[in-house]
Amino acid sequence: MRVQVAIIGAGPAGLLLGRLLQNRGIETVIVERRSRAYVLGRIRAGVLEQGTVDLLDEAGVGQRMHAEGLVHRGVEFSFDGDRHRFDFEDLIGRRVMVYGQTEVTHDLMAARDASGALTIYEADHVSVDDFDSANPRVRYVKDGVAHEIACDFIAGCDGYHGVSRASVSPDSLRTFERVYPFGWLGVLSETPPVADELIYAHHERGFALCSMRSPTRSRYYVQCASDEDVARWTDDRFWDELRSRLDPETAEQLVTGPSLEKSIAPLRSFVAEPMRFGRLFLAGDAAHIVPPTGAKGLNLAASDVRYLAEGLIEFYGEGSEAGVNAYSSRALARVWKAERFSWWMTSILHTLPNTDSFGRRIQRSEFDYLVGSRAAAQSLAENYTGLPV
Ligand code: FAS
Ligand code: PHB
Repeated sequence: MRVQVAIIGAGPAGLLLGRLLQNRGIETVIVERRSRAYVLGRIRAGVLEQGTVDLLDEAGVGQRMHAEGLVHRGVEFSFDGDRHRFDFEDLIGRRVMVYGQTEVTHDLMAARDASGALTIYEADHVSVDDFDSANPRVRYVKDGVAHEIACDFIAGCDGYHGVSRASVSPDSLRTFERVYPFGWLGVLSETPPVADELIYAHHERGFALCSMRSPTRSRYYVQCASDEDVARWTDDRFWDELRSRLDPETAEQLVTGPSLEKSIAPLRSFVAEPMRFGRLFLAGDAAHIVPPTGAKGLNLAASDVRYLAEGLIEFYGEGSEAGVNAYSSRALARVWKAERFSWWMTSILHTLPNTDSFGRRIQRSEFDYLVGSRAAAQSLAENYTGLPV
């Protein structure tokens, strides 16, 4: 088989890149290790920046998002029971969209199916080869049969544990990493959200987040030990712990119910530089990871894909390599600003195991500064709703 661009990974980055390229007549194939159902079964991000909403509209897949997504004009911080709402529209004139990553993935898969573009699910032994030449190759095994894809470019959209970054020689890339000594235990439940907007709660017992997927479906998280075993958390234990970290009024209003999904996500900050190696590009989690506190992971994948698609469309349309040559530096400039914000949100909101009384006072002063300074609140709003693409 020969295509112009071979994409590794059918997560949001791979599917969105495939959609943007197909819309401009550039042939792609997506090679995905897991089944379609497995990919759709992963519960992940929930908040879309305006830039991501705009890109999904440009890709022609925004209809259901606008029909079912929830437009949020602010978020609340709760700090040891003191609550404060940050009104994004008043502060920065922008909003966010609450629409689950699962739904974004579903919409992108449906659009790709309708276009007739090929996605190969349950591909084994995927390899990316010869990307330092003008004739890169993707190889994989499907149902015991070996296949090879000849292409002009490979887009590594295969996440943190994917094969793409792992195929780059270690002396060709630099990595920057911070692993946090805690994780997030998340629960999805068919219960009405406890509040109209998200609540980020700092408490001496640990961080908690009250989020949602719809007016009848909620998503909650509590900070937990990084080596926590999810099997030790019954639903009752989770709800009791969540209540204990919320202010009394919110705790009183919490509606609980059986968990539809329960999982633990480790927290890390990670960046690989550069994001391009000859004819191989890395996009999304394949190149960088942020702690989910700032709701940036999915949105960074979208901005990477916007830059990469623009470069490839320019290459095929005008024969110019300027866009693909600028991709890595352009993407990294935005990645590092989101890494900073996500690290900052994580540092002020979580109970840090190895901090002291001074560190706890600094966390409280960060909250008091945000509450008391419009400039500080505007900075939070500017970053949370998404820096310019
Ligand atoms: P993805 O990891 O989504 O997709 C990569 C795809 O590549 C997967 O389908 C995988 O099966 C496939 N793949 C891997 N190796 C392969 C191989 N060798 N060959 C072929 N295919 C291969 N972000 C937020 O903003 N908020 C959150 O609350 C949040 N929660 C998260 C929870 C978890 C457990 C994780 C892991 C991430 C979370 N994220 C969150 C971040 C997440 O949303 C990512 O940013 C987003 O999925 C990035 O999309 P992709 O880059 O497409 O990577
Ligand atoms: C979610 O709804 O899953 C979610 C929302 C905001 C975050 C992280 C996760 O910062």
